[in-house]
Formats: sequence, structure tokens, C-alpha cells
Amino acid sequence: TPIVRLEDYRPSDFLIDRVELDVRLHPTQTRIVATLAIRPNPEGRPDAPLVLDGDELNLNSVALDGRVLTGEEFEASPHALTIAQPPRQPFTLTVETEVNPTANTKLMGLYRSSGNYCTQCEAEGFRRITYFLDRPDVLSVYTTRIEAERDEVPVLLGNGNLVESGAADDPNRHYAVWRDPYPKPSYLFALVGGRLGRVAKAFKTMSGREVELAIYVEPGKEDRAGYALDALERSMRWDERVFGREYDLDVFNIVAVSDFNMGAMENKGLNIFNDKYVLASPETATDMDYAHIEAIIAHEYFHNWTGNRVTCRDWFQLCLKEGLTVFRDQEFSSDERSRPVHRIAEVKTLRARQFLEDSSPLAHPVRPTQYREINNFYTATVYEKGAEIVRMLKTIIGADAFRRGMDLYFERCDGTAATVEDFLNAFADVTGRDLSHFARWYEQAGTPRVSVKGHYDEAARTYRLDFAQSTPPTPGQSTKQPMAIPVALGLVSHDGSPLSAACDRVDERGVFLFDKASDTITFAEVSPKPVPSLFRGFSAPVKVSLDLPNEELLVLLRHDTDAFNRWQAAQTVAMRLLVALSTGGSVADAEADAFSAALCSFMGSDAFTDPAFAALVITLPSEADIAQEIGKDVDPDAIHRARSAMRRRIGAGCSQHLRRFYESLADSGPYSPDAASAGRRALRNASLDLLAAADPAEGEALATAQFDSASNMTDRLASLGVLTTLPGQAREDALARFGERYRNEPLVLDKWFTLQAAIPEDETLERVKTLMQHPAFSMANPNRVRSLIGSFAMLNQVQFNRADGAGYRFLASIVLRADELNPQLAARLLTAFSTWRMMENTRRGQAEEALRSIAQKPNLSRDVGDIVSRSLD
Ligand code: B3K
Ligand code: ZN
Repeated sequence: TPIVRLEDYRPSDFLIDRVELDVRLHPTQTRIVATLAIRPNPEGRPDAPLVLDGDELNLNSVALDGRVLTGEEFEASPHALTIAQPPRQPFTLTVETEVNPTANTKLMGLYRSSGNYCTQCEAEGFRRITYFLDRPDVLSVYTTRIEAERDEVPVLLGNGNLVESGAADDPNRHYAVWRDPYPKPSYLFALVGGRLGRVAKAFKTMSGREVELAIYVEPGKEDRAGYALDALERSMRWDERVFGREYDLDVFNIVAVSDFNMGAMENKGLNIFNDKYVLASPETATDMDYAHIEAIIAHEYFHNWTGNRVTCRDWFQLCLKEGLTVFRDQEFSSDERSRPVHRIAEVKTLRARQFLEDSSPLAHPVRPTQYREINNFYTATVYEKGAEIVRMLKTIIGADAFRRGMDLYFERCDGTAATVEDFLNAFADVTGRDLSHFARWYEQAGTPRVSVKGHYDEAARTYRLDFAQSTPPTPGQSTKQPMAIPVALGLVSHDGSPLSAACDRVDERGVFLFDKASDTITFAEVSPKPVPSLFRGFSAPVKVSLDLPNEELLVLLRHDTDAFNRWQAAQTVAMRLLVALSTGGSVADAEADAFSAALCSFMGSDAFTDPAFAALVITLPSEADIAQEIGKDVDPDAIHRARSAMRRRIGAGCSQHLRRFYESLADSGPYSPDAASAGRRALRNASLDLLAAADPAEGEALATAQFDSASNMTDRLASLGVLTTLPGQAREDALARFGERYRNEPLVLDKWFTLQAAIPEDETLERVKTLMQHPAFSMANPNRVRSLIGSFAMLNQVQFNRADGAGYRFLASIVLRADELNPQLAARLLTAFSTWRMMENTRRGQAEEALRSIAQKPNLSRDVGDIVSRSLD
């Protein structure tokens, strides 16, 4: 398949100013008439043919300025419509196509979900509806007329504002006309038709305009959309307050559908969501679900400015909208919840997904320079590392300059398809700073390693920090340049008393910009010997190695003013112990006990006031995190044993505190998803997990009692999760009751699939295969597949990576099956193999064999073909 390269970008030869779509919905024969106002682009080539993209389209007719074209005047295939000699002045092209939404299992273009019609056009789905210049730098004003059977499809929605609706010529049919006045690329087009319930709320914008907010869901589930609607309103208010951005249409509609390839989609004025990120009730959703709903509602809403009003010139600029919008949704959640707790959660995800990707064969720059299939680049690197770059920029230039730069970016780029350069130039211009070195973050793949050594000179009362950085090679980039790394730092005294220290290399915000291969900074007037607190708030996406003994790190857990680094100190010590235990190194009992004692004293101290934070501190790094830290010749069984042993040790060593938490934090009063209540449940459930590790009988009794009496899904699922770690009849009974109780709740059964797929026992693969026969399971629904099979591959380190290769072979067979229905889903599952090269020899061989068995298959989709070949490279 051809490779698309950033360096080959050239402007489109034609532009399309206006699009009129006339869509007659039909289950198998939906007819689309597109009327396109086209003109040559002054920046394009003067004699170019007109080549419109298509994908699996049936063409009925083509007319140019009203005259039907004969077969000689154009060339059509399912994937392109070419007119060799188009007019050199503006003209109108009318194209009639037909598509089959019921047969569309790829969930790209127009498809059906639970009988309803919906669309997904990003990245290249619009070409599955009509022939088009399906690229983000062609911006058009869209008018959409949708017509359908009134009974079958009572609700008709499009982008923009509703301008007209009524009965069609056929009295059984009706229509609606939607017009979006804002020029947009085709990937932001959407329409929905179906039988849907609705909840709504009026919103007045900061300048006093009335907007109707509405969420459409499966009829009968309206009462589960309230939290999402509230989150939408809070997001809109926040964007006005924090970024000065106001909403710009008369309506904002969100539709929840049950078959969706990703989380949600920011179509202009008509967001379409995976229903798992809309629907919530205390009985069906966990605290984590509520938090995700809030974040994703915000994310898609924020795209209205970062993505829609200012869009991307080409798909290489994807991070321009995604990294920036993730940064914005993270800031929103941090303001609505606890900032340090949210920051820790962000970093855990970044490390688990993006650092992993960066160290895998799939590593790529935040702005890639080439792709075979763009859908494979909606990655943690583009999203999460993309957000970290924006955060670093803000850290380096300061909050005020950051806001001024954003304002200038919006002012300059509104209504355009922009690039990363346009973004950076706005900040360079408001600050007068040269950001060209900083821009390397977009270009260079891989996670930089920073090593730091501290030296205290007692006589001179100086404290010196020696920094060195390097970035390991990644595919296509064998040598690396130093990066511009903002290090937010401070010095902490051993007893927590304030410490004065002066260093002219550290700015007024406490940031040292480390932008060379090595550098040294020295603090004057320091006494006594301090402990350095580096990368406060995780000020840069790097891996740090600091040669400080455990007991000095644990000073930070007690005394650092930076909450992130308090957590990080405990994690670093835990990780050192877990790596040593997993790799056959010796860990003195005294060392492990000292760590456990530090956690106990943390739990017993009044230094923490936020239970959510405490829950994070007492949770050990995951098995996957430990594997990543070890990095080569990984034995997942050894990691599992080491982590279990450590959980037992802490559970036993700190049992008094854990029991106290468990008893005192029980919920009183009705469920509320707010961050403080969620934090209490998190600490209580983390305590239960450790107690159960230390004393399985006590754990089973407590978890069973909690399971029986839980008044909300968070507590019920957490207790079931603890039970899944304890083989036996109690577990099986609880699982059976849960499955029965929620047999008509697919989103809840997804959680049940996930828990079972993650059981670290040899029988699990058979259990997963059996669950595939469950009536609720379907290979056609991405949520079901990801919950059962995705979880097995991504969460179950020991069983996916079985030494006999059965886990790998199973995933390979599922990937091939999924690929026939839904290539994007198949490709996503396949990325579970990205860790294969770090496994020990036997597993590595097994994984390679499984990957080769996929690679060999004829007719792989471009999505799977691309991932498998890069994984093997
Ligand atoms: N922009 C969409 C993702 C589209 C993915 C296409 N394969 C959701 C989001 O990031 O907001
Ligand atoms: Zn996004």
C-alpha cells in the first residue's frame, strides 16, 4: 500500500465552497445526492484533473452544471471519481451515490447501530457517503436534507442549526434540513436518524445567546444522561471562563450509540458518542465511569474551538487538535476535581500507554512524518504526549503568556486549517522567544532518559545537581538530539522544615530548562543537606533516574510540598523493590519492611487529607508497569509473584490502618459521584484489596459482604474485583449472580467480561472462550470485543503472555476474525503485541510466530497490515 508523507503535502487543486446533501435513509439502499460548488484553487496546479475520493461507493449519476455526464466524460471506481478536464471556473457537480448502512460493519461512513442511522467520518469516512475531496484542508459550508420513514426514524439530526422540517411528498415520510454556517472539513460532517429519547437544557452563553443543549439516547435510558448533560454545561462555562471561548450555534446535540469504534466524535454541533461515555446511573456506572464521561464530554465540546473552528491542514497535524484538546480536558477535570490526584492519574495513563508505545516497534513522533493508514495514528503518543507538549509550553512561558498565545492562535487561525508551526508561532510572537528547539518535541520519537546526581558540599553550603539526558533510538530515528526539558524542582529538608536555596538557573516559577546533553546547576546557601524534589507535577514526559537511597526518597513521601512527588517517591521505591524481586535480585527483608513501614506511617499521619490521594499512594505499580521498567527478558510470572508478595507484605504490615480505613470510610447516605466521595470509596476499596492479599479468608468474607450489600456499582464491582483474586466457590457464586443481575445491561456486562478476562490463572483462556458464547457477546460490537478480548490481551499479563503461546495464538485468531468485519477494531487489538520484543526468549519466539501467522494471511486490511508489519520490523 502507498505511503503518505508529510513532505509531499501540497494544497488541493480544487476547493469546494458549498455542499448540499440530500439523503434518503433506507436500511440497505440509502441514496445520497451531493451538490458541490467547486472552483479551482488558486494555490493548486492549473491543469490538474478533478479527483474525488470514494470508498465502497455505488455511483448512480454525475452531472456538471446541470448536464448529466456520459461515461466518457468521467471515470468512476468504488474509490475514485475522476474528471480529467473539469472547467477552469467555478462549477457545480451533482453526484448521486447509493450505500448500504446495514451492511457497513466497519462503522465508518453511514452505518446502523441498534437500528438507528449514524455516521463516523473522521478520518476518511465521508468518502464512504459520497465522492469528495476528503481532506481536512478543504472547508465547505454544508446544508443537509435528511428524509426517512416517519415511524422507523422519528428523529433526524444534522450539523449546525435546524432550518426546516416537515412532511415529505410521501405522507409516511418526513424530512429535516440542517445548515451549518461554519466552513468545515468533511471529517466533521455527521447525521443521525433514529428512534431516540431526549434530555435537554437551556444554556445562555457569556454574551447572552440562548443555546439548546440536548442529549439523545436509547428510549428509556433518558434518566442515565443527566450527568453527561451537567458535564456539558460545566464544560461550556469553563471554556468561557478559562479560555474565553464561547459556543457558536443555536443547538448543541449529543447522540449516544452502542456501536462505536472509539470514545466519541466532535462533529460540528452534533457530537456522536459511544454510549459508555454518556450513560451513567449509580446502579450501572462506577466512579471511574463518571470521571471518564465528564472528561470525554468536555473533550469533544472543547474541540469546537480546537479542532473545528481551527482545524488541521493535513492528518500529520493531528496532535494540533488532539494534544491540545486533551490538555484542555485535563485542565478542566483538574479544576473540577483534585488537581494532584488528576495529575497522578494522567501520568499513570501516560506511562502505561505512551511510554510503552514509545519503547515499542510502533514508536512514532507526536507529529508523524509518514503513514500507511491514518486511523492507526490516533495513539497515546499523538494524544497524551501531544498534551504533555502543550503543558510543557505553558510551564516554560508561564500561564499569562500561554493564555495570550492561545488568544493570538484563535485570532489568527479561526476558520483555517492550521499546522503545528502556526500554533508555535503564536507563542513565539507573544513572548519573543525562539521556540525552534522546543519544537523538537513534535519531531523526535522516544522517551528521553534523564539521569540526575546530587552533591552536597557541607563546607561551601552548596548543593549541585548534575543532569544528563539521552533518548534511545526508535524506528526510523537512530540518532537523537537533546530535548528542551522543563524541570520544575525544589529542595526539601529531611525534617520538613523550610529550606532556603538560591539558584539563578531556576526561574521565578521554580523551573530549570534543561536543553543540552548535560548540564549542572548549583544552589547556594543550602544547609543542612537537602533532598532534591525533581520534575514536580511531572513537568516533562521523561524517565528519570536519580541516585538517591530509598530512605531519602521516602523523606519526600513525608515532607514534599508537591503532592505528585510525594506519590512518585513511594512509587519509585516500590518499583525498585518490585524489579529486584521480579528479576531474582535479592531484597533484604529490612528494605521491604522499611517501605511497608513508610506506607504505614503515611497512613497513620494526618499529613494527607485527601483519601483519593492516599489510595494512589498505597497502590503498587501494575504488573505491566513493572514489565516496562524491566524492559528486557521479561518473565510475567515472576513479576506476578513479586507483586503479590509485596501486596501481602503491605496488607499484613499495615493491616490496622487498612482495617480502620475500611471501617470508617463506609458510604453513608445516597451515592454521589463527586470527587471527594469517590476518593473515600477508592481508599476503602484499595484497603480491601491489600487486606485480602494478606488474609484471603478475611478478604473473602469482607468482599462477599460488600458485594451483597453494595448500594452502587463502584463498591459492587470493586468487591467482585477483589473476589476474582481469590479462587474458589465464593468467587464463582458472586460472578454468576452478577451476570444474572445485569443480563440486560450490556455496559455492565462489559465490566464483568473484563474482570473475568483479567484473572491471572491458567483456566482464564478457556473462560474467555466460553464467555464468547454468552448471549450478550458479539464480535460486531467494539465495546464487547474490547471488554472481553482486549482486556485479556492488555490487562492479563500472565495469561496473554503464557509461555506455551496459547494466549498469543488466541489473539491472532481473533484479530483475523475481527479484521473481516471491522479493521480498525482488529488493528487496535493487535497493538497488544507491541510488548513482544521485551519478553524472555520462549515467549518472544511464540509471539513472533503468532505475528507471522497474521502477516502471512492474504487480504489483510490496510489497518492490520500496517500494524503487523511495523510490529515485526
Ligand atoms: N476525533 C475523534 C477520533 C476519531 C478517530 C478516527 N479513527 C475523537 C476525539 O479525539 O475526540
Ligand atoms: Zn479529540
